[in-house]
Amino acid sequence: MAFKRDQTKNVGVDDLIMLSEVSEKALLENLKDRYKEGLIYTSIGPVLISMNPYKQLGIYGQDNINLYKGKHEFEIPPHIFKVADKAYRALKSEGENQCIIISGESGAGKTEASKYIMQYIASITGSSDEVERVKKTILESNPLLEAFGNAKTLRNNNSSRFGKYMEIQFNLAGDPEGGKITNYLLEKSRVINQTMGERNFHIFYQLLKGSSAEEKQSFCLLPPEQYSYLNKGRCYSADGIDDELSFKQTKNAMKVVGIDEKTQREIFSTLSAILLLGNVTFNAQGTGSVVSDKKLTASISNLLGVEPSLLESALVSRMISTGQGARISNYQVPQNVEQALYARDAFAKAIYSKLFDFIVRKINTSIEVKTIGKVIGVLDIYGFEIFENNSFEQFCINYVNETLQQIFIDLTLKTEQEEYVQEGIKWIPVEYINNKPCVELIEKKPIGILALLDEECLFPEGNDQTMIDKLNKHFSNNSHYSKVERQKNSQFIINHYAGKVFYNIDGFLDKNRDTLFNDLVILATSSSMSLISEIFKYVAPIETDAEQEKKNLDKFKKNGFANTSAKSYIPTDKKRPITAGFQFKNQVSSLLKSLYSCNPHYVRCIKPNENKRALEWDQEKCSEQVRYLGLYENLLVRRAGYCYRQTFTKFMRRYYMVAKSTWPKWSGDAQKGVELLLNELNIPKEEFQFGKTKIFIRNPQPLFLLEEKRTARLNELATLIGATWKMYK
Ligand code: AOV
Ligand code: MG
Repeated sequence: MAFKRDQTKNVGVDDLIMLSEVSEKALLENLKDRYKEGLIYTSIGPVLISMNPYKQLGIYGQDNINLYKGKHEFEIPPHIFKVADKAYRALKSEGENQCIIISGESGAGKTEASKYIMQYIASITGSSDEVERVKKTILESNPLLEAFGNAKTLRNNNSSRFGKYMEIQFNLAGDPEGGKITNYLLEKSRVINQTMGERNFHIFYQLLKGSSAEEKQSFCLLPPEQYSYLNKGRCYSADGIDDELSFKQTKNAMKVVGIDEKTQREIFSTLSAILLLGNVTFNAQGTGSVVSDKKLTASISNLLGVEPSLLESALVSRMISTGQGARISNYQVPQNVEQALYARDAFAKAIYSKLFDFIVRKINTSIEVKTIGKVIGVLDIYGFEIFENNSFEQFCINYVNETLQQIFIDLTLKTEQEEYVQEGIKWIPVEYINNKPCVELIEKKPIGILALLDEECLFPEGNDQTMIDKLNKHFSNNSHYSKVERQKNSQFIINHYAGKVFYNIDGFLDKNRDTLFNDLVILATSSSMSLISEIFKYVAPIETDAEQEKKNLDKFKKNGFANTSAKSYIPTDKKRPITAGFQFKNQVSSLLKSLYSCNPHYVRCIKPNENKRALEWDQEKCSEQVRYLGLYENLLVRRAGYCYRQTFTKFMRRYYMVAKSTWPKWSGDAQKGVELLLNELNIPKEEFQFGKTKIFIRNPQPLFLLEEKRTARLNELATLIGATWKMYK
């Protein structure tokens, strides 16, 4: 078998630990030179860096899959398939859960990378009908979720507007037997509003362009320009996206994941109702309001399967309850035009996000497995966002990135350094940013930004201004927080690991409260359409940290109500409204729990320019991303260390055959064997160190040599016995 290291041209170094000069500049130069030659993948030890090529490179076909399948990691150049293969092999050989964490900013190539990983895993596994069905469902879940969860933005024509963690579960034979998708924080504000040049979610355009004449009529569809929820961005098409064709694919994907035709029609009807809701306007009447066009609300009611009069009254009035127990009395409070518009938009957003959750649940049901098995999880989640105007959404997104960076530090840098200490290896300690204090600033109970926000949302008189005053008061001494000294005090700064971010407090409370008045929920659950009544009945199971909850409660009881910290205690009983921030925090903590139980792999995606153009390199943008991703620190730690480590025993098991002194069998002390072997191969002393149980090798070259010799030896043996040696692994 030929040793295929030269099959691609090589520019610079394909692993940055081999750079002759270690600097941020050299790191960037290397990435740039390779990118210009179409070499988009480079590694830092086990971490893969991926540059978006913005063109088809033809490197994801079957030939490439074959090249990477089951290969030892030093044989082949970096590639997304290599990461997938490594995770898969580790799952099989070590029997450990694996996760692949993909990060990078919008448009950097995370979703594409995650799809290549799934495609790779699907093509190297399987045979039985059930395994094939599961694989097909997993692959088809992508176009389906993209239809409902992706949109054209200024940064990316196919931007994911939700975070996703997809776990694929394997049976003992190593074939996919099921899986689970967890979705995070859909950007539902897009349903009602889009920035100039951006679109709403793809599915709306797919429906309008791809539906048949019969469907257009049944669902009362209009041209896109006539919907107020679609014409805000003045953009109805996107380069590289064929809405008509996509609609066919979406329908097919729905079928594959088990959404029957009746439900599909209910979904389209619901989507049409959402769009028409945006066209509903109100006229002032006394202190309240009335809908301007009753025909329109009648048609929406019809599409949603609800009573027209109930829809109207749920939009223009609100039920208030007073008293307690048997004395409770309800009365309708009229809403003014502004309040009615607010209720209308809240309703549209709620229907859409519940519909999205429904689709995720449908996919999950069709790939659900009852047994527990090993998984590979793939995390495709929005990267750090620093915009001109950063709101609650950026705050949540950056919070999750901050915690992911913490895992990265914990798992890669810290454990790496700890291993050196444990093994008694000489190394130069590297300072790394500890971002735990920043995570605590956000999520600590009872005094963290999220907890204070929840507290403020409970006070009827609480507003964005009282909130920012509270933050400024509590965190004046926190080094990760700064207040902004300006006449209009509406911003605060968090000093994230990736840099300072100015957040604008406007809308924080409202977005966190995420209020949908009960009238609308009751209306929806009364729907004659099973889809609508079901999605509104469903209350997502909230995963809470039971132990922490108990501790908080005890403290709460002990300290009494007078204590400020006690006031911030948030019980999980359902009486108190669940805020968006609280829900997100719970999701993040359960995500972290899953990730910590896995062996992690990292893919760091970089977007080379803002113009979506092939071969263009924007030095400033790239350098910024290298910084956000902490790649340079990563390189330093790797350089201070060793690219390979293995227990003496395992090392001997693999390489005993390459040296005369350990061939044909080594039964002595394993460390002694390694010593003899390396000596015989003339590996320079400075290239390795002996730890207590492991051999550490500094650079990959000696490993290439070992691998080369091993392959040669195996071929020799195969020829000797006159047979093709297939089972050499
Ligand atoms: P993202 O997931 O990181 O952004 P995508 O994976 O959607 O970014 O990539 C954006 C676009 O870049 C794709 O639609 C492709 O056109 C192109 N692209 C990315 N990776 C490759 C590749 N390996 N080969 C060829 N083209 C590629 V966002 O979802 O916006 O954060 O929220
Ligand atoms: Mg994406």
